[in-house]
Amino acid sequence: MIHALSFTAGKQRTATKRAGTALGLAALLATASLIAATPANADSPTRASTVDIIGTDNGVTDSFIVDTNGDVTAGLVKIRFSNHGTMDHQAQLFRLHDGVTYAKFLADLHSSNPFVAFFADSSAFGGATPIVPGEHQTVWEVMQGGTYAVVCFVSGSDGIPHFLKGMVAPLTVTGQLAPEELAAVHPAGEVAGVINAHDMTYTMPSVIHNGALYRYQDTDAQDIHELNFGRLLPGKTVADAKAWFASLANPGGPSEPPPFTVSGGFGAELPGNGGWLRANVEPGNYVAFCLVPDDQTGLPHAAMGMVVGFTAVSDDEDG
Ligand SMILES: [Cu+2]
Repeated sequence: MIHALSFTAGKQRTATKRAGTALGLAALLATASLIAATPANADSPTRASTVDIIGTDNGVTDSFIVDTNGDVTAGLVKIRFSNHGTMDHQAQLFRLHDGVTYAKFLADLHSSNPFVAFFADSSAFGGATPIVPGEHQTVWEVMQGGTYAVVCFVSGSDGIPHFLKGMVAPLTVTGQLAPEELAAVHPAGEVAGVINAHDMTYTMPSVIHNGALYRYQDTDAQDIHELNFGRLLPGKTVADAKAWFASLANPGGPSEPPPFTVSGGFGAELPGNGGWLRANVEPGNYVAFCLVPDDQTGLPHAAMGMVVGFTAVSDDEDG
């Protein structure tokens, strides 16, 4: 199979102010005057590396184009995922365990029991949940140096997950920061609210502002969870969505298409982890839901009730 990966050695980042300790000498010299003018403190947003991930498909192969815009260094990483394809796509991240190569992770994905194989070699590490063609989802994550992979699990009418058609790509983060340094980084801008995933539900605002910055965290004692936003179709209700998800447990699955369209969110995270996302939700009625499979039943968490309704508004209307 062809892995149609494309890497663009992006242009060098323009040096800007940064509060991290992993400064290269050149960057230090270039930014010395800025740093002098704006001394670092604990509340300064950390400079973020930016990674652009584009999802594409052509009916035969699906792929990611990953443009790291130069080196991605340990600390805050802004991930801009765009869907340039014809189908829904996601960009779920995994952190490969130390010593696991990307080649091994790829072999795991193509093994007879891929989920067991790759979860033995990696941990879920956020990213962007599915978006429709033409849409985008931006997330911020605190990343330590290491090897990561971007994976799309969405499947089309043929039932073949996109990662088996080539939609998987590596991402390398260089450098190491101390835990207290990692804990201090956060994106610029005001956080409009916090969304916690736990105990097969979400604790979250009932109104989400389109374009605002939100913190997402998995605060569960043990389970991995993700945050999907689904925009309810006209006339459909949260109860309709819950019933549809419950039907995922039926033999043969749901008999109808979902009563919503996917609208981004934050990828699956380990308990205790999280990040930030910029909500990209046009005004309307939505559900937040989790499709991570349950350890015991194999059912998506949404089929077990992890579905919460909310309303999206624009700041214009919210006046
Ligand atoms: Cu979940």
